Amino acid sequence: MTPADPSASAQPPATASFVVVANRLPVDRVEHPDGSVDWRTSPGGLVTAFEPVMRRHDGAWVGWHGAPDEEVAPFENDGLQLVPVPLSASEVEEYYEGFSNTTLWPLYHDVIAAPEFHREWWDAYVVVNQRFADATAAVAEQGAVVWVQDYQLQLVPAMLRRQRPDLRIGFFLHIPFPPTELYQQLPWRNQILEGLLGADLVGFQVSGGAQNFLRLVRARLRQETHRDEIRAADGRTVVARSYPISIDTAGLAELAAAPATAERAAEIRRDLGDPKVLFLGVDRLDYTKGLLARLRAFGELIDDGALELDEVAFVQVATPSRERVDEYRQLRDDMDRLVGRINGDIGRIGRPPITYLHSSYPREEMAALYRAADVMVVTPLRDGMNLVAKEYVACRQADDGALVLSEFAGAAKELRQAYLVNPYDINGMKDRLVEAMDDSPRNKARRMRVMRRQVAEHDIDHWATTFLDDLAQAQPTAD
Ligand code: GDG
Repeated sequence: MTPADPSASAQPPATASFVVVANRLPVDRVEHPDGSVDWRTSPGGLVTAFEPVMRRHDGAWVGWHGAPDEEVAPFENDGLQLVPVPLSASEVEEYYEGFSNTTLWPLYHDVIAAPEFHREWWDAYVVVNQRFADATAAVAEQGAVVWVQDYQLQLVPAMLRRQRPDLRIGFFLHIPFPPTELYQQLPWRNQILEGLLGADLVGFQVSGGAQNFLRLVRARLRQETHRDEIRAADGRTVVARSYPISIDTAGLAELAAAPATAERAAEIRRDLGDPKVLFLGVDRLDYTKGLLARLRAFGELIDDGALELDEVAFVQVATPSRERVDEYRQLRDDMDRLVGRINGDIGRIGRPPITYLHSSYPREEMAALYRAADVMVVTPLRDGMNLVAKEYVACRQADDGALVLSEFAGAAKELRQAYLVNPYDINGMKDRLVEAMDDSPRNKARRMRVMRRQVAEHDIDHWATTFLDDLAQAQPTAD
């Protein structure tokens, strides 16, 4: 933890041989009543994944610190060297809420919502990407390995290479890379492809994303590809491959197995009136996650008499997200209305069919929820991976429980034994929910065992190590 005033703990930026570049630093700013400020590590998969590598290599993390219009000098937190990149309030609006979350996010998720294209948002995206590239160039030592994360920073690899051809640059996209027909809508489609090609290794969640990218590079930039390799304009070889992200499986399993978690899980069920079957959804409140259709399907099942109101409960955690973006405000209203209608129409005193929680919870509470739930319902319309599906599996050490999973989540490629659904098909989803609920304990155990092995063997450490090993083998720059 840094002392109260972060600028007081500022240190001259040391150079690092391993640099992670992400939109956000892995810390949250905490303001105390006396006006002092410090930083709390925000728990998350990426910190867990990079921490061991960062510690081995004196790593640095470059990212925005979360406070607009504020410059913060580089500082150390929990032994990690953090390099804040400042953003003005209007850049947060145009680069982050605008181009990242209102143009790219919907475009890359099958245009579930209509992407908006604004030239001034693009301009801000270019300016901010350049700032990230400059900050990274300043902190990376000669020959360092740099790993750039996600859709907010797709121009950084090429910008960085222009300044620092000595670096080994990796890029990983956490969200889907869209089919070529959709991608081509983007007015700045070539610039982004060129931006990504600045990397030596471009990683995607699933092989379909890598294939879409390779196809576009051939069609739009007329560059030659051979299998997963691209011959870039400057003669370098760029590799595009899939690296399915994962979770800290062992850490979460340990938390789930703790007696306090078991007790809390039992308490949750009691508080819900001891339902025979507890359904659970855990998502950021995002239109890609398929929340409305899922709850509608559940409500209809009770309405139809396929589920007994007295025997079932659905807990939906929807973590607040991107609340300043219009589509998200709209979704929040739609959810309030739908949950209100279902509970109002078919609920009884002490028996609301849906418990809707619009807030975020500590890790311990999430683990207890995963342990408490009989049927986990993960039905995104499109999702890069979906870690919630893997987290549920990791928590089911008794090999009980059932995972209902959308075919359109990256996780479906690995968790083949889930009860797979097309989230656009409400009747199909209803059938699968009932099937998942009614399946024999033997079948459930057989499915869960295979999935548990998958997430145990392919955890977050495996993800980071595989990517970085491949990056280490990337051929050095041609000249
Ligand atoms: C993007 C891609 C890809 C949620 N509510 C709480 C909470 N969470 C945690 C979950 C999970 C994470 O947040 C959400 O991860 P997802 O993968 O489900 O989805 P996105 O946020 O959309 O993530 C996605 C991911 O990046 C990684 O590459 O899988 O496809 O869209 O870990 O548990 N955690 C806590 N309290 C909450 O209330 N503690």
